Amino acid sequence: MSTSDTALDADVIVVGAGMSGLYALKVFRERGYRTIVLEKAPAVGGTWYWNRYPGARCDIPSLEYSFGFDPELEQEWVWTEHFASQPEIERYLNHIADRYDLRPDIRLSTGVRSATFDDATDSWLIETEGGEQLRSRYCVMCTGGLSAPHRPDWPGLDSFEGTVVQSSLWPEEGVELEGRRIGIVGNGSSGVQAIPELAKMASHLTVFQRTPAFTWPSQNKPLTDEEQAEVKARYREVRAQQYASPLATANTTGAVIFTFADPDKHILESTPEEREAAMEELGFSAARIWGDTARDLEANEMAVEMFREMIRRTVKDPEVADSLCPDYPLGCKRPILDNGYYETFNRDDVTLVDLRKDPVVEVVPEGVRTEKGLAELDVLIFATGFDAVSGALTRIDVRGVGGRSLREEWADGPHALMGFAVAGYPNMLMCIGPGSVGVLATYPPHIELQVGWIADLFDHMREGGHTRVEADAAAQADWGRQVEEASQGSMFRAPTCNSWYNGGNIEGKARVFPIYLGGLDRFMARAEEMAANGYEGFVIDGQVGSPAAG
Ligand code: N01
Repeated sequence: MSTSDTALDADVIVVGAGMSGLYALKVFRERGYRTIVLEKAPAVGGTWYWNRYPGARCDIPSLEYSFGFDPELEQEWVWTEHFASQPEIERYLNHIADRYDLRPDIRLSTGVRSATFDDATDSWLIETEGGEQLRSRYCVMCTGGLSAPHRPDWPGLDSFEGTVVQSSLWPEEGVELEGRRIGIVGNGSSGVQAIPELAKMASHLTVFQRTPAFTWPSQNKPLTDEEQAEVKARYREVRAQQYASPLATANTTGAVIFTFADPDKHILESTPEEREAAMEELGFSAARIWGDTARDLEANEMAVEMFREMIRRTVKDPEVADSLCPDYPLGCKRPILDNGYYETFNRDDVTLVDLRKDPVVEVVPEGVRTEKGLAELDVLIFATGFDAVSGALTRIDVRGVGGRSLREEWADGPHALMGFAVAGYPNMLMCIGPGSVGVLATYPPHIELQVGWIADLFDHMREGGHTRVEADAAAQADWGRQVEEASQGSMFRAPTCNSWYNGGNIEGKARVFPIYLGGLDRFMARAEEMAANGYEGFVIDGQVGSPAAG
């Protein structure tokens, strides 16, 4: 049985007004679905609202890290740098909210506490943190894969008399940093971006490092009018390339992101002279040109040694350089782009605390006490990452058929059918959920494909007069095996690799790699094939695949 559509507050409730939630609202509304977006933040923008720490910027060329759905928008919007800064991307997303008149259907400062499927009416009951209840046919989670902040529970933290701030919850009004003694914990993309900027502002910067980063000079620079015009003149071709590529990239803007590996170039067969010549020509990127490092640990270690050598040549203090040298495989974590990261450690007013040699004992009112001493601080910044991929959803009390809890169900890792849906949770869809290509593909074009697919599913349901769709458990398990197979032998799953990708960044979290490495092109081809086969892999109104309409 289903509830009549008029008894619902909306056809679709979208959770999150970041990039995917904004675009989902635009598309669902255009296709005639009454849509309400609930957003925890007091503004739109998602990631690009919350992560406003100094140095925050994108590591994908701006002309590609943007939407392609409206050629006029593409032509009108002017990007000022190869890699856009957080304020610029936040402005872009606000512009989208205004340009397509999205704001009337977005409720800001409205976090979702629980989402409960009502089996009797095929609808979702959403309860907000403020106690409001809303009912909809579908619930679409646009909650992001890197949106549930993780902060270590250091003893004594509450006693600290200075300011504690998290990079991913950076206050809109800013933080007083100029001339302060600043400490920062974390050396992932956020910490590496923030550290050079903080060093410029602080009277002294202390960097608490647990694991050294792999990071490459970004070569960011202003985008010239000519560069911009050249891409804009062939934007349809660029977008077509993005939509059809494994990582939704088109190598447009001329800014060197990375030197990509040449499959025929094997480091195991290289001579010391060849490696030296590569370092002289390419610097840190010399570690990335070898085709045999992706799945061979011995080859990988040789490339890591080249990377370490570059650190030793850049950082003057040998002990500091040694601490900055990674001791885990290249390709285990997301590669980082920086602006003067290693050079920052040559400054007299920057101290590196290597937590592996000098662990934290406690936080005290004046700062952080480690085994070897006290770092006196005015500001302590945690750039300690996220409960990634699943965290945003397990922090909401999501209840499926019979009250089953998503949090409990995902205790051993997130299970989903191609990231779109979870067996036992009918009418709940996810944008770029677990088992999708995730962050590996450039988000805006990736979001366009995902939201388009979800909207097509809604159309199929409407056309057939159906009210209930869920992932088939067997199809979900089979997809899980394909995700697992695609990642076998990759550095993401190397035994010495701990990262947010595999849950290894959070103590006690199940160690699972929930990202499909087969590429966005293959992923979407499979998704379209399933749709063409009557939504193969889904159960619609109790039947596997699509029953005949009517
Ligand atoms: O988070 P992270 P992030 N004590 O998990 C450390 C995207 N992003 O926010 O490696 C001490 O990578 C932790 O140490 P360890 C991008 O996809 C993109 O930086 O777990 N340290 C690590 O050094 C990225 O991959 C952009 O040992 C602790 C750091 O904190 C993803 O977001 C910019 C600790 C966390 O690094 C996440 O990046 C920013 C503890 N108890 C983010 N716990 C761009 O577009 C954790 N750490 C450029």
